[in-house]
Amino acid sequence: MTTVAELLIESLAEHGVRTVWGVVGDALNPVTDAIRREERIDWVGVRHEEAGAFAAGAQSQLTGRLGVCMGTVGPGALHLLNGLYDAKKSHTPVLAICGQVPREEMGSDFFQEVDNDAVFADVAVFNRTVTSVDQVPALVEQAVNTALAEQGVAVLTLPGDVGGLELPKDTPLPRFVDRQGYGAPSADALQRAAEAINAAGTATLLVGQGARHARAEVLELAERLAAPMVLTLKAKDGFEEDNDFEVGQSGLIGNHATKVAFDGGDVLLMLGTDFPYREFLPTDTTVVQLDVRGEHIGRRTSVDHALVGDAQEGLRRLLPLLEQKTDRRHLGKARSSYTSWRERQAQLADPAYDHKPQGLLRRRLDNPDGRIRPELLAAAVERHADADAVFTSDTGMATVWLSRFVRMTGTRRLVGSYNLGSMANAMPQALGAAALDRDRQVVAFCGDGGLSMLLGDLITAVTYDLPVKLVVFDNGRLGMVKLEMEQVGLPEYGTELANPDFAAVARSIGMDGVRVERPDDVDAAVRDALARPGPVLLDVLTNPEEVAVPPKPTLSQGWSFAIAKSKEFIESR
Ligand SMILES: Cc1ncc(C[n+]2csc(CCOP(=O)(O)OP(=O)(O)O)c2C)c(N)n1
Repeated sequence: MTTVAELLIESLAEHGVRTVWGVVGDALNPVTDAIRREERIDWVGVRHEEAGAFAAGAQSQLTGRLGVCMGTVGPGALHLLNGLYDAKKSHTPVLAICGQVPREEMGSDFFQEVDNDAVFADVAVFNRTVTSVDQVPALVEQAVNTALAEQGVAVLTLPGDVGGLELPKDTPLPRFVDRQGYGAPSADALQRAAEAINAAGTATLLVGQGARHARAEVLELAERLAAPMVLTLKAKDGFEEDNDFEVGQSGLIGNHATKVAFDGGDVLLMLGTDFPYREFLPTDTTVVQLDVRGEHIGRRTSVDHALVGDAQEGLRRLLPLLEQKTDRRHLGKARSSYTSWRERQAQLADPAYDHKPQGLLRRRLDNPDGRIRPELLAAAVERHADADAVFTSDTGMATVWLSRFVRMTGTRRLVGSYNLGSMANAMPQALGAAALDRDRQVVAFCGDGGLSMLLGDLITAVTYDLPVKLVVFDNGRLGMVKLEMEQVGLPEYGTELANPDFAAVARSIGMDGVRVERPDDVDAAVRDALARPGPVLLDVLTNPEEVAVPPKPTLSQGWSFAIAKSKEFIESR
């Protein structure tokens, strides 16, 4: 005899699921019991279900396979929500198994009852509550197949009395179908796009993660068109190194070379990207957009040639139609702007560099306490991290420093909350990555605000010996918000964080914890922390006044910043 819970878990194990993340309890007890008896699946009991959902989502993003998490009746399921939204917006398949009150109590506003079907309606591509045993095999199959096919979140809700029910003899095991690629754009559309590209003097590429599997074709395209290549943050992973065309990121985290690239291109080719910041995209340009998701086309900028299809298939068919561009001046200009920006960044990361702004801003930016510049820290991590490390970064300034200083070699990987933009993602995503392979280095760039949101799950790293290296940019601030306020002339307010010594917190729960307070200690501390075997937290006191200049700083932003700084100065007196 097989129970509902056993069937579910066995089918997931058969499909290759190796970890389930969550918090145990009531309606899901039969499911955790089935996991306990299933040798192929490990249970990781997190301290907050959101951490479990982030971890499952990270595993899915790194492997391309199904991630699985669980949250039990009412609040346990609700706690999954933010991590599930992250999976949804990252287009990655995750199954959430949620608990519900027993069937006879459903609809009676019973203790802990929430309407999961309503709650998860927006986040899930599949979202059903099991109400009868007969439905189970088909619903499990549909849940997982929909998550895989649509690269999204499936929520399967099990009422408390259902998980332990026995299924009829000979109930077949649900079987799942992995995604099997997409088709190519139509030949007509490709022909018209090729004519427009051939007619244009200069071309620029904006490449996103959707083209990651087409690296060779994208590089051939850049060479054919002598085109500078702007990479989205998510496309750092896959395109950054050994690439003579890349000019870094655009958007607020980006650099000026991307503006040079965008402004100088007669035609813009957007490949596998839904880059959302329209104000950074060029105007008066012919735009060709290639994306497997038709709904992405044209929603950020007006598109002249829509190519709906797989990036690799599309480029393989487009390339033979394209003429070689011989004028490389546009590429040269963008690349030389990028090279000089990188040289300036390297200066900022040099411990010997005297970083003293002049004039009105001087007093506030002087860093009188001698706190560590975040650039210095990020560059030290870049120097000492393994060539195949997995990186995660918290939403906030930590992501800016990662984007600017960490180079993604072909074998490094990167995961963040880059579409949802949630805080607190880096540490739990790192847990997910570490559980995939404990021998591979996993480094999280954590904000102090982000880390403290899900601080309890530091304990999970210790309990399950997940050897994550957590680098905390401890600036005592919600730093990105501070910068947002100052850029519009507001003095910072509500952004200060009275932090504990995070290294001491780590040590108190059995994790290696190291606090770094002086710039001179950064390099050795990073090197040592990364070399230690188990989980390590490196708490580095960084300068909250460090600013990151965007690619298109405006005069008004500069003025607003100066005004905010003077207001802060006056208030501080
Ligand atoms: C869950 C969540 N709450 C609020 C925000 C808005 N927000 C974006 S960045 C940020 C500050 C992040 O601070 P911290 O983690 O300390 O990193 P820092 O920017 O200082 O490096 C805030 C509050 C968010 N993105 N996500």
